[in-house]
Amino acid sequence: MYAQAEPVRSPFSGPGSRQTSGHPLQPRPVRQSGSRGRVRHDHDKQREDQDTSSHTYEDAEAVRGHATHTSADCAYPGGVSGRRGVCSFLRARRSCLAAGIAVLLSLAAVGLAPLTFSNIQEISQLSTTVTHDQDNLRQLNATVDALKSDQDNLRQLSATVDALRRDQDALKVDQDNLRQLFAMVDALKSDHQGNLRLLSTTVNALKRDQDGMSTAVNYLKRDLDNERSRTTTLEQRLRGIEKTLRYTIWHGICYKAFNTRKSFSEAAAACRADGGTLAMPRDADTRSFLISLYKSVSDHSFFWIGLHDQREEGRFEWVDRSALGPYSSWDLGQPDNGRSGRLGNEDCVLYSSGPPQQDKWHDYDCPNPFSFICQADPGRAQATSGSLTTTVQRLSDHPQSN
Ligand SMILES: [Ca+2]
Ligand SMILES: [Ca+2]
Repeated sequence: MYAQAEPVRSPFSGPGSRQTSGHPLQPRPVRQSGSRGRVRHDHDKQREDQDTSSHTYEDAEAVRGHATHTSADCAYPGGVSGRRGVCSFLRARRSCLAAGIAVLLSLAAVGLAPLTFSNIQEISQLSTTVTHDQDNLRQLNATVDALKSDQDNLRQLSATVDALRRDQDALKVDQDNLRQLFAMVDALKSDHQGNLRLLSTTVNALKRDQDGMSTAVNYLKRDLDNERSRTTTLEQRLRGIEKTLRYTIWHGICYKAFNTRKSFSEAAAACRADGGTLAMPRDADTRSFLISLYKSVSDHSFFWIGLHDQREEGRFEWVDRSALGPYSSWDLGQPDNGRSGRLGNEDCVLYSSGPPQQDKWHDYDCPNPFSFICQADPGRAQATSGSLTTTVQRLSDHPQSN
């Protein structure tokens, strides 16, 4: 039905239609008295629609028939009657067209309502989706931040791995050096074992040599002991010879002047240690000899001789306990026992260089230190100088002889 109406051109489709009719369309008055009036209006309208629908085909045929003349009627002043027919036709069907348009708008509204509701739901769902997507986006941002942190950590881990690789390379180098060191140690051990065996052999040989050398050393020690014994004997003989040579022989007696100062008892002990006694001049010749002997070693003319009265005051005797005898060489006023007679303490005798007469005997205090002269038995020390020289020469030529 509408397909047949398509060729119909709506009088409200544009201003051209208004110009075509040449008369303004007047809307049909409609009574509006609430819902009742509206229902009536709708009933009338439906009836008109039915009338309109019943006449639609006829009208369409009329329109078609007139349409062939519309352009000509409207374009040529000679077609006025056709144009009026079309216009009247349009006026007659105007209400129908309006109703159709309303129906179409209602249908469109009814059709769009579900779409609107659907769109609202879709919008709500879309909002929910957007909210969810925003949450997901925030989570994604957080995840991205975490991934960035992980990436930094990964870089640091990569740097650490690189450092570990370098350390690993260094360890490999150290390991190689250690292997070489172990190889060197093994070689040294092998050499050391070889050297140790050689050294052990050498030590054994040295031990055998040491045993032989010990025997030889024992022989040498024995020979050395023998030599030391012979040397000791020779030294004793030489000391005797030297003592004898230091003494001067006078009338068959050896005399020696000591230029050291000792008390009377110390001087007597020194002479005993030398194998003799303090000198005992028993005559004038011996006295002169002793004075010259002493002056040959010292200008000091005070020296002890072996004469004293220690055992009995006033009774002088020689150190060998022999009596003084007829010879004496007392100085003037001597012995005086310290110029106090028997109350003095001068019991030892010495030669004095003091006045009134020099080189005479004086009794004096025994503890005072003076030089002294010793005498020795020439029989014990090869008394004569000629025999002493012969004895020394014989000992030098034959040191092992006894
Ligand atoms: Ca006296
Ligand atoms: Ca005196």
